[in-house]
Amino acid sequence: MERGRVLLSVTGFHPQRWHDLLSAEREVVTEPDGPADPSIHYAVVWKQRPNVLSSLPNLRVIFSIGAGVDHIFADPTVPDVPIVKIVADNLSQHMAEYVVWRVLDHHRQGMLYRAQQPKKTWHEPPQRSAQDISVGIMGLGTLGRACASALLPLGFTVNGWSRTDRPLPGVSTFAGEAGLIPFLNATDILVVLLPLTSATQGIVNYGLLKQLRRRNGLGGAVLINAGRGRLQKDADILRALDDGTLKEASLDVFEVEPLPKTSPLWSHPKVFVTPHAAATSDPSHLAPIMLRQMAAFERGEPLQNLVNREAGY
Ligand code: NDP
Ligand code: OXD
Repeated sequence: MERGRVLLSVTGFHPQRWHDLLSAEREVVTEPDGPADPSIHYAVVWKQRPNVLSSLPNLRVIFSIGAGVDHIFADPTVPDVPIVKIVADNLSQHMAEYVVWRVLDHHRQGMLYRAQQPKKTWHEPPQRSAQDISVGIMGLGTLGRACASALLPLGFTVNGWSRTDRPLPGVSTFAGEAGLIPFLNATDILVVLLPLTSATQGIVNYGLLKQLRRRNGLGGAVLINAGRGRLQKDADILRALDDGTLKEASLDVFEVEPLPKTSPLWSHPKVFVTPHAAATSDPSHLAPIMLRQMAAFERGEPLQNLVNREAGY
């Protein structure tokens, strides 16, 4: 198979490093030579410019610069070619670090101690064991499973919820609509690692948060969302925090990003905000994986980590 050119279509950040790394093996362009450029075989994209892919006659594969692919489907003209998503140890490691960090901080009362320090308050609340706390991971895929494997050795009880049944040693697993309420009822700290699809948009709402267990030593239920912002309703989270349905939240993603300066989430005393930084795609780890896939594809080998278009992730 002849070696086609790579279209690098990125909005929201400057992709110079991606360009440099992909250029080591391929000719890379940031704009096609006209809307029907026959030389483009691959597209590497993050929030690609709308319509840029739709009329490329020889486009063979789209590579997502991200584990999530909702940014690709935001353009309804995306052609029906295979889409490859990111699966990489480096990304899973970063997400597991973020989730363990936030779970431990809520478990060990980080918010309380940070509030006490400026007041020079010497007060120790009751200390609970990890064994008493159950962490429920919504989305037991590549990242969710890495997080479960990192939490189990710390002693937490771990539950997982997925679309299809996903057994995992040491984890109580639940699947589909029928499994959702039992999963929530058994969960104190909810970790959201779902993809954004038509089935999951807005799923983290007030009614769902009401179903969480809150008879643990934490003094309430906790939400950690590192999936996508439009999985949640920001207003419902504020309501849940203000009426005690939620004790605290760590949010890495928001309905609108960057989080508007006017959002009350920024200054809410029970909210810990990070700027969509839980697990950042590192080109030095990920570009070589894409280049290897292109070469393997040209040798006739099957593509890995393909998106299921029907499921949307
Ligand atoms: P995967 O595709 O490997 O896993 C997705 C999981 O969600 C699977 O377990 C899947 O179920 C489950 N799921 C999907 N739809 C539903 C549904 N309708 N009901 C129940 N479960 C569902 O994705 P990753 O683990 O690689 O990534 C997850 C998400 O994390 C990404 O889509 C992205 O949005 C987000 N992300 C955020 C980052 C950040 O920095 N904040 C960084 C990287 C990713 P099943 O197993 O049955 O398929
Ligand atoms: C991703 C992300 O999807 O960075 O990989 O959010």
